[in-house]
Amino acid sequence: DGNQLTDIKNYIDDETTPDEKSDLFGIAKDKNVIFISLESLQSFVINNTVNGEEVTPFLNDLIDDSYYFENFYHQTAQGKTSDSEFIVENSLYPSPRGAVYFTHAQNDFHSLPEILGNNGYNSNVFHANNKSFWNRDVMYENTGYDKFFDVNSYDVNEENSVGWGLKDKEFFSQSMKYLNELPQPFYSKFITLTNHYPFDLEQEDATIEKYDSNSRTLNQYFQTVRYMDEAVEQFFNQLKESGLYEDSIIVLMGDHYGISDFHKKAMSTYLDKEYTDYQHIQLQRVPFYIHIPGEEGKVMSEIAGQVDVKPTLLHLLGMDTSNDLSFGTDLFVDDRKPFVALRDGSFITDDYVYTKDQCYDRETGELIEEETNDETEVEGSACGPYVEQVEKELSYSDEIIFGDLFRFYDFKDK
Ligand code: GP9
Ligand code: MN
Repeated sequence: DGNQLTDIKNYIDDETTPDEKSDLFGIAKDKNVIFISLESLQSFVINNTVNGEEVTPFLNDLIDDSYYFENFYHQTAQGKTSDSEFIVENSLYPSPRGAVYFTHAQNDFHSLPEILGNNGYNSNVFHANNKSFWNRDVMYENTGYDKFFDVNSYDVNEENSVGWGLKDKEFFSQSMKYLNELPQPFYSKFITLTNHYPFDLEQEDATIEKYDSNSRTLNQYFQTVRYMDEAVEQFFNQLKESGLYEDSIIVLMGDHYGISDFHKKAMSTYLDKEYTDYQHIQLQRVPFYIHIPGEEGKVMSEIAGQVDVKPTLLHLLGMDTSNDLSFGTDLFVDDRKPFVALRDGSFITDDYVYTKDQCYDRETGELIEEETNDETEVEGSACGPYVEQVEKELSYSDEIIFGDLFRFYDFKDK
């Protein structure tokens, strides 16, 4: 019943809702928000090379005039892209099994598009796939989107498609005519597709060479990542030409990993590092950029995760979130929750990485020596203090979703 919510609200008030506002609160007030979900993009390719060539030249340069979070983790589980959308827009965790987009699409949520809608924004999604994939049509309708430009909004043919469908460059080009017509301010989410497993690309679209390893997947990944990098650059240029750029902030985020640990041997060779459990967690970092035209930006090294996106964006837009229920925290305040929790109970703190019952030094990756050898080992270790809190936080999020608890809560902004 609704009483469970009292404990959860107390927890959230204490742990994830700082009293202070950041210096950037309201800096993007009334601006359009263009959110680009970058399919399968992991941070290890940023500022990296393959065969001596930069993999992501545009995204590398974009760091110079953006807030770029270099220790930002995806928190998705089986729901993949849909989980990343869910986490970002609700600041809740994904489900431990299945995808919330399928299992709880009819819940009461308090999602980003709805909140922005209440504040005069037009919210919409651009994605050239079937509208019912991941049950998006149902979830989008329920969470306050005004319009979903799905595959039927695009001219898709054999020429302009590869792999999962419309190529990203075509996707952005064809989206411009719709974007230009939207009432402003708008919140528009663009979900790319070309950099999706198995990372197929036609020769004519490949501008760098494949990597050479025993993993065909990793070998091809660099080419499709580069293609996506070029597609995003082209989109920035189109936004500038249309005049929308100046009135918008542009947020870019990798949705989840692209290279699974099935490819650890090739990854290990590429990175020239042993693929340990610690390394596996560090590879769950995905790029996160907030680009505010006219602002200088900064490289942000603090640990961060997808649950932090919602409060961060709302604050940049100058919206009060004190009555919201979020597990994330504005990334620009100092008083932040001390960990980033992953769905399986692994977590990252300023100093440590915890996974599979082991605690590692975050900087060096070295296993922290345990003081005792008994069952209390973990509790007594450096990571110990957070193990329970992470479990609690994940189960609170599950209670909200499984019990549809937001039915009982007044967010006071409707
Ligand atoms: C499909 C696209 C990819 O529409 O978002 O989904 P994924 O397989 O990454 O969850
Ligand atoms: Mn995806």
